[in-house]
Amino acid sequence: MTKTAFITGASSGIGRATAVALGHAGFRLVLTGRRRERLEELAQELNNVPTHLLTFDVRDRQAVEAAVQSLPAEFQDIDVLINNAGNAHGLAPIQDGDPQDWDDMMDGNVKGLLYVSKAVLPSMTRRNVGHIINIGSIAGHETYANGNVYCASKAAVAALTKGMRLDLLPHNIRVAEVNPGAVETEFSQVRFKGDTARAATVYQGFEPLKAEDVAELIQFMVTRPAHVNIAEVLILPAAQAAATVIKKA
Ligand code: NDP
Ligand code: 8X3
Repeated sequence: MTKTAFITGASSGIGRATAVALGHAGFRLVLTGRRRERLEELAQELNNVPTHLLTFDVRDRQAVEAAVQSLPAEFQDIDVLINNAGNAHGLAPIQDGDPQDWDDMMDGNVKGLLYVSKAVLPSMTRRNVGHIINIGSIAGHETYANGNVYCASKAAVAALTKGMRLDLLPHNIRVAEVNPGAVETEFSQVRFKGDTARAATVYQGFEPLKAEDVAELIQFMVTRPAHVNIAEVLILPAAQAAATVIKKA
């Protein structure tokens, strides 16, 4: 039977690559993000895959609830939720941090994940089935200088993943966390507010992960038999040993 996957942040990077991987693996897809035109372009690329697009900001609880409520019948039974939407905003010592950046990270990476999960979970608990993958980060397990609030937001994702796994156990819902190291996406462009030259330096001198590398892992995780939960994975470029320890040429 065709399963339905709901992917947040499908308009770019890891979420987009995961949509392509799961679409090719035979999933029906609910694809979400704020940039509608990006989602439409992706749906066109996935032309034989049944897709439904939802455009909302994960920080807006009412918008999240309304979007999930609006799903057509054939997309309502969600089997897999990929909580991927999120970004870093800024990289500064705590004393110089911009509170707007802090709000964006805590509201998006933490509260957004909660709002989406809360809205989607009834379709899983009602059927006692489901699989949730939260995209954390190496930054949630290792705090680095100037990473302060981003690291805290991803540490919250790690704690929430464990909490969700415990609470959803009675409903047979598998909950897992994928923690990437450096992946070349739009992540650093967003972190550095469109400074593409600075963003590019993050990935210079070594081979970073591609979004597709993470997507392949996610595809593997969500296609395991029902009794298997790969609960936590750290995925790094071979040149990376720790959050800020990267062997560069
Ligand atoms: P991208 O910037 O390429 O993609 C981020 C995605 O999240 C976009 O689709 C964006 O969509 C969506 N998004 C961001 N904020 C919001 C919001 N407020 N509401 C709705 N959607 C939102 O970055 P990545 O693919 O790299 O990031 C995906 C996840 O992976 C993030 O959670 C990130 O923290 C995590 N991660 C990334 C790493 C990396 O090195 N790249 C490493 C470890 C973790 P849109 O703008 O259209 O709304
Ligand atoms: C993204 C990886 O190391 O830039 O979560 O925080 S890092």
